[in-house]
Amino acid sequence: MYRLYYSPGAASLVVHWLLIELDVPHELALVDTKAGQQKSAGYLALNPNGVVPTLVADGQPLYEAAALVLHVADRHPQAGLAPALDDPQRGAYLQWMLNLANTLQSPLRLWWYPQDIDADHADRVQAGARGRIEATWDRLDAHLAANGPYLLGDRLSAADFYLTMLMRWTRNMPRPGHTWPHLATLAERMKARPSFRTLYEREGLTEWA
Ligand SMILES: N[C@@H](CCC(=O)N[C@@H](CS)C(=O)NCC(=O)O)C(=O)O
Repeated sequence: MYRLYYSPGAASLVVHWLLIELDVPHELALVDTKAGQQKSAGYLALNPNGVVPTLVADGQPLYEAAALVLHVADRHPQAGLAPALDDPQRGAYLQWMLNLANTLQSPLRLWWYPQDIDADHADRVQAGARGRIEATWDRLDAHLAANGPYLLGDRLSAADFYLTMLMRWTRNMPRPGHTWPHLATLAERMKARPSFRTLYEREGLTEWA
């Protein structure tokens, strides 16, 4: 059994989406991040970083969205969303997961939270983050152009769910990820999945539907 601590649209979204896609039993615990519940003593006991998501899997609290995606996809191999250890695509799968977490999610966090670095110079922090994000979109789009439609070619993997969530976060940026043509194709495919509709209904989301 899983219990996901989430906030609508946040980094918990990809974990929630996968739990729906995999059709595994789970319960949700809403964390009101605007009210600062992620910094409460009770929540910090689960996740000392004070951010969402946290996933309690069989009683064990775990955090870091990318790790949660890897863990959940591995635990439910019947869906085929994670190449197995002996699969030739395992290495590329891990590469993309870590690349998305490090090269894309990190500057995206700075775009959304420039005060993490310098509240007095938020514009400069955001400009730096934007440059790194757009350079990553260039590389990802080129990869998809040559090897798509998914990150692993014809094979859908959990990394595509993660990439779609990160694209969603850029929807109000000057150049959203979905304005790159091959990223747009991937986004449309992912958004067409019934699990995406269910996710939107459950999280009460409307933007970037
Ligand atoms: N590296 C973490 C980052 C999580 C993160 O930044 N979560 C944001 C929402 S998308 C959050 O909880 N923000 C509230 C805060 O920082 O206080 C992960 O991937 O799980």
